[in-house]
Amino acid sequence: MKILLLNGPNLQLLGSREPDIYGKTTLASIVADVTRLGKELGFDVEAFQSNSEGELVTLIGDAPRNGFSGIIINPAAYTHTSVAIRDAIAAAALPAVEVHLSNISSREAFRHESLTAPVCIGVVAGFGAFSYEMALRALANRLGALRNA
Ligand code: CA2
Repeated sequence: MKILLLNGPNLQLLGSREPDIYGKTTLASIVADVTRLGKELGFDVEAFQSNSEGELVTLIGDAPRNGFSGIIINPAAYTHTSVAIRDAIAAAALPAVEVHLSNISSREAFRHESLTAPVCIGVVAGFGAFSYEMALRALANRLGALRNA
């Protein structure tokens, strides 16, 4: 089974700027860890980062046809603005887990609302790179349950 791991705008900067908020781990290291754990759990993880809302929408929209069974997404700033990404997740109709490095609920008010969370099966936020591991375990658990249903 294939899992699509998507990271949104500016996350390519991870590890180089604002380590107090986002930690010191690079995106490449997060992707490597998620891919390795995915393998252990029996999933192939394919990862993409994009600064473009349209590209993320296309990747999500193509996910079912490309054989993905689930999605892990950190929509970054688009979390708070993107009806297009929300609609794409809803239309793909695959289990999706939203992930954030920081606890968006304890930051500025404009980060408190997530437009994408309601169309995801759940959200993991506030645990830095470990948020991604928990998101993967949660999605793997859901996909395993679906597989054995
Ligand atoms: O906490 C998260 O994972 C966020 O999705 C990160 C977004 C932010 O807009 C969301 O509210 C919460 C920002 C991603 C930008 O990442 C950077 C990493 C290093 C340096 C600068 C930006």
